[in-house]
Amino acid sequence: MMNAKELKKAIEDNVKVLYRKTIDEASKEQVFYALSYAIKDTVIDEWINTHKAYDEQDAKILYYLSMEFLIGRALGNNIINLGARKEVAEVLEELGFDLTDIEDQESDPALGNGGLGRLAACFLDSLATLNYPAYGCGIRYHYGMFKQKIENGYQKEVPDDWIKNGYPFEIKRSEYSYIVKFGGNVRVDNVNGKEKFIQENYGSVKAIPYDMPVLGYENGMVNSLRIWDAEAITNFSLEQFDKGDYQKALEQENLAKTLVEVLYPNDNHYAGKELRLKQQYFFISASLQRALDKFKSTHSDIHMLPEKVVFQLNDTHPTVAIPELMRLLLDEEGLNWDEAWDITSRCMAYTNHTIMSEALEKWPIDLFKSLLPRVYQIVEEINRRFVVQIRDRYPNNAAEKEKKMAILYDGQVRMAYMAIIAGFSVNGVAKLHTQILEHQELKDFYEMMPEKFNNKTNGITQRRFLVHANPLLTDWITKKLGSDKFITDLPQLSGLKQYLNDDKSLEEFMEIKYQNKLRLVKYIKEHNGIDVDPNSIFDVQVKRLHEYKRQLLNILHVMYLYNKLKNDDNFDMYPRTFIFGAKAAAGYRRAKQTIKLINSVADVINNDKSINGKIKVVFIEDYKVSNAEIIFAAADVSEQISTASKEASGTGNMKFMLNGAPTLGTMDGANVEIVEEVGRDNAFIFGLSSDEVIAYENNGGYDPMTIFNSDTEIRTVLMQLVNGFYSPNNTEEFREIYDSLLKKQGNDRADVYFILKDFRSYAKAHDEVEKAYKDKKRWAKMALTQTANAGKFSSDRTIEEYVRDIWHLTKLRLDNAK
Ligand code: 26Q
Repeated sequence: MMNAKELKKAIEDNVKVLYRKTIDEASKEQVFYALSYAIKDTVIDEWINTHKAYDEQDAKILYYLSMEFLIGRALGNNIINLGARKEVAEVLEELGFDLTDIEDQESDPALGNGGLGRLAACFLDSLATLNYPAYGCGIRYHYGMFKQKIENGYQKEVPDDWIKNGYPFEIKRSEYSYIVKFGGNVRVDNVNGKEKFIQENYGSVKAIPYDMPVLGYENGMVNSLRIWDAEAITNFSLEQFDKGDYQKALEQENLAKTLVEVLYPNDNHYAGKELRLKQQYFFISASLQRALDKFKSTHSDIHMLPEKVVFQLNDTHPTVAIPELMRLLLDEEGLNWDEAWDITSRCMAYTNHTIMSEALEKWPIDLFKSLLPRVYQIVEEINRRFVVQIRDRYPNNAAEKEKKMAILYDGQVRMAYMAIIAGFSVNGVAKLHTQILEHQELKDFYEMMPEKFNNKTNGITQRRFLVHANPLLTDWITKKLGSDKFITDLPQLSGLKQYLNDDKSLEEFMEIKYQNKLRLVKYIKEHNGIDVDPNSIFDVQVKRLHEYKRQLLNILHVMYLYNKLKNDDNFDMYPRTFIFGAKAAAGYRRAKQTIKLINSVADVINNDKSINGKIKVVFIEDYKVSNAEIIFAAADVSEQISTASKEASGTGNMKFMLNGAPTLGTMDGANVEIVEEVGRDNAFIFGLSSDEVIAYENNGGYDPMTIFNSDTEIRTVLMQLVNGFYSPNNTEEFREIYDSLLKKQGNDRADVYFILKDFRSYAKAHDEVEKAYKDKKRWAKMALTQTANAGKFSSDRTIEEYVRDIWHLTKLRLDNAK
């Protein structure tokens, strides 16, 4: 890192060169670019150095293949990882600027939907920090996750043009471009008695990589996030590759334009769109071609590939990597099937992130075949051989097993099964989730190949979600522990336990929470125009909107509390602010109706003077990584209330915990492990267990109508959905929500997410929260207990487990690391 004087000069020079301005004339945005380029400059040498070390040490490289990298802003994070926070802030101050203001100028790159994409970003941070050679490989979507506007209570999607003004932390690397081919047909040639497969009459695009630096924490390591953009193949190469005509040229131009245009905004929901499959194949083919070329530039024997390269499939979205690697090894490298299969299956590992059946990727064979004719032939052969294996192993029930396990079945390509069959590792993302995979969802595979299955409980990076998000707490912890080692060794936080009975420390801890609440109050005032009482309990649910996550349960409970306040003179409550943040997939009706409901309830309650501000409801517009950091730091209560068995892990739960907010939640996903760490007394647990949920799902026996009929308070709340209480101009506004809770939905029973079933138990847990909160000291202790026990949930721990059990990487040595 340059010194203060050099940095100042670099910023001033950049402002001059970029904008023909002196620093006193520069806008905040201009200073953002000037500073960012200065930071990128300081990173470049270490970046080059790191990749030289890859080659010199002949390092095994991980390729983390993911359709999503929800990286969030880079500037502040890079400054932290360079260990230069104080210095940069001081230089900016001298120049008359505030660092956080400048950071706010950066667009918040949202090349992901939610948990899965953010996990990928946390993993890259940890990999670099732990000195592991790795590339993130993904897509350079021109439009990331949409920006959310709330208009009249409804969500409106606005395109997110994140690269409009240029993104300072990327480098275009045209020299590593590749051609990716779609469609056409396969011709079989016979060359010297050997079959050769030639794809012809195809359309093609050029894939151009852009690299972003991924900095380790103060270790001189800089890995790359490589995202692929698409360009039309220009005339000369068009001739070379396609001998094409004018019509084709136009089609290809169009394909290149649409291919990387936009991220599909679905989270945990599969949509069988052709363009999506094109996106998948596009970035996979380019990433694999590049990985093989890189390998071959320093190795002569392709059989060595599994020793030097490992591909991790982030869910099934990149699974086409399996037949694509086979294709490259068979058709380009000239290997035979057994050799290619051996290499492929030793290079590929798969992570499952969901058991929700609607999220499972199944492509219609017709579509798959016409888009990827050669790849499809290979899928057929993989399937054929696997089916032979099944018949061998299960001679008595082969048909049944085939139905349950074959890749090709019922006119569909089942991507998860291909990933399991071909790869050497299948992992879930929390203990409970992995158990459910082994014993329910994937039980036939587990039975047949148990050695492949393993658990890797998710984690989060403390560099972003503590050090960057919560500088006050970071400084306090550093003082209390006498060291900042926890920044790379999170379990050191357990040292805070010695302060659990120290009144002064507890007061300091809660004062920091209060300051962070003030920061959020200010954010909400500026962005929502709502006044919030910082002394109220900040009860927060932020995550994608999905029925299984049960934001509906939360808001129904708010409606219930409001009724009690209004109708029951003996009822009183501690002031609460219910904070929501959530984007709904653009085509997800029920999710959008729930957003409208939350905003309608907020409207009524926030404007009712008679309740003395005891309840406030805030829907934070455009929940994203940058405001998430502010929200986690300010939360008192972490709502993790998914229907048990449905949330594979959750990672927001860990971010709240790290920042001192106890969990109000079900025994689902990683909540189970959070409770294991803090103890049952330091969490507010409610609801059906995953076993109970699964038993109801399998055997029936739950009827929400009995609850509706017997529980008047619940009934009143439900009636308010359809009597215009929250929608005076349209009593039908929330009819579908009402119906979903009470009326059979086709073949499905009503209330598939057990909202009414869990309601009373949820309300009781809320009572417990209030009781605990009123006892200031008890609460402070409980809050500090969260932070002190968060050590397990660092993505550093997760990455070390992946390295130990799956990737087998070696730490890179960097001589001139500081
Ligand atoms: C699939 C096909 C077509 C279009 C979109 C998709 C698609 C996109 C995103 C399917 C699923 C996703 C995202 C899934 C996801 O975020 N899962 C979450 O992963 C987290 C990290 O492991 C877990 O913590 C969460 O529990 C899980 O829901």
